[in-house]
Amino acid sequence: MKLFSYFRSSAAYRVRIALNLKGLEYEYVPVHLTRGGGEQFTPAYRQLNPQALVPMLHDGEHALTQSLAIIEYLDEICPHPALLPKAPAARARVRALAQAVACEVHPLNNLRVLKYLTDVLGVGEEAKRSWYQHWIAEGLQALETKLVAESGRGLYCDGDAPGLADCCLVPQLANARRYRCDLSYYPTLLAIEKNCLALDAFQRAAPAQQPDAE
Ligand SMILES: N[C@@H](CCC(=O)N[C@@H](CS)C(=O)NCC(=O)O)C(=O)O
Repeated sequence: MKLFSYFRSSAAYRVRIALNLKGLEYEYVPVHLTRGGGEQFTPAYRQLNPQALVPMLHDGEHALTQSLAIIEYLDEICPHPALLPKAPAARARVRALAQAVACEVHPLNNLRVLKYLTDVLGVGEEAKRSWYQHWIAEGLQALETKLVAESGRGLYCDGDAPGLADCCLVPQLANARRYRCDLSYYPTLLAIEKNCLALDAFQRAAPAQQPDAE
């Protein structure tokens, strides 16, 4: 398998965690998202992924995009350890937690959105930071409330084994720290993160451990 990734990409970080949890070996193909205007925009990369985003996973003849789709693919081809629970309602709960990060928070704070704010709309650095922190706070607060209110949580988002929701939560918290968000409002999220970061699979997936880390 080949993973097209960028060390700071939180969407790629999700997939790196999942690959490590599964114990799957892969070749790391760096795609620098800012150098020279961004390698994701080169014609060669766009031909592989017209969305010009990382991650992308090549598995044999399959070129897979979208981190959640990739992680569910990995869970299907390599069912142990499972990243989703078995029962339909529990699966829906875990997917909802993952999507709360991947579909509600992350897209608003993605590089191309931030660049549009500054380069096209002329928004200043302070306003950009405020935009970022606002959407993080709204999303993480909802997650914190959900995790406290619902049954299902254990050491991790779902029970006592790490899964899909944890693959999304940990990278999002790392992004939040980069933008100096106050995380003290989310003790449950921080406790889950601590349990995740004690695991080798999460440690090896961290941005600083990647071959393209700066
Ligand atoms: N929904 C996509 C999001 C992918 C995504 O936004 N990737 C970012 C890095 S985290 C990216 O490639 N950004 C490049 C850009 O904004 O130009 C997924 O989950 O894979």
